[in-house]
Amino acid sequence: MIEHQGKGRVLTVAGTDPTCGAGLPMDIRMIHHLGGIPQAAVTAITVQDTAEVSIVHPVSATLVEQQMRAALDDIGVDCIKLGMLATAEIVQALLDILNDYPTIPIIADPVLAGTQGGVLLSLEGLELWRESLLPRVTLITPNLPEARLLAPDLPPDASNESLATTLASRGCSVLLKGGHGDGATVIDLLHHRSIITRYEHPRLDGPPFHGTGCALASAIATKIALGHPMEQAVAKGLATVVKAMENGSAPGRGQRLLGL
Ligand code: PXL
Repeated sequence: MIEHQGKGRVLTVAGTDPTCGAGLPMDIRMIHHLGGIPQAAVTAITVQDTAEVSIVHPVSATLVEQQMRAALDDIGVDCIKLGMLATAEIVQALLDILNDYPTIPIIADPVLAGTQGGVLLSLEGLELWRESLLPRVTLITPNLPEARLLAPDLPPDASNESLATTLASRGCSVLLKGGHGDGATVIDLLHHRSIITRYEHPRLDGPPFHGTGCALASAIATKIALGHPMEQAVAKGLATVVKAMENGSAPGRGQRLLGL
């Protein structure tokens, strides 16, 4: 069956989250949900609930590298999903490892600043992300604020199409998420191989959701790891996350959590 061409082995490189609604625990949940094989390298331990991030404790770059190599060298990896990378040292270690594995596709959620506070990537880390990591990733999945941080030379009123095109000119495909925009319809733009595809879904009323970015990038990474082409992986990833939002709940004092 075409669906099982790849083996579905996904390595997530991300931070923890005690709610398990975002970050590395959500990645593992989503990879499992879509029939992939999860492996994980922890970049930071966070303390957070549905309302705020109170502590971010980065792991040493050496330890991140050792976790990644354990996965890469034994079970093997069909796709790498990147989330919170915390420090410039971790971004640099990652770049060094990726040099040894030039053909593994990378789906990167650029976790640059948390909507609930907390420094999820240092300023030097952001610089390295933009200058060195961006050209190496297969697909980047920024929301609008993250896309602007990654394309700082564009004027603030630049259209979403030109934001996506500017980022894609660095050599990666781009899924620009419209969730932080306004209007009754959320419009996501995929820039892949010079073609822009629009995906639309109705904006859901109510408090914001926790972990949608992590869930989406993990869903896409799983589909890529299973051998699906990019357009199908993105369409399936978006549909999976929209359904999880519709099935969401508000168990805590802050953001809603996805229902998987
Ligand atoms: O959704 C962004 C994100 C990713 N990873 C971790 C997080 C957050 C947001 O709080 O804590 C670990």
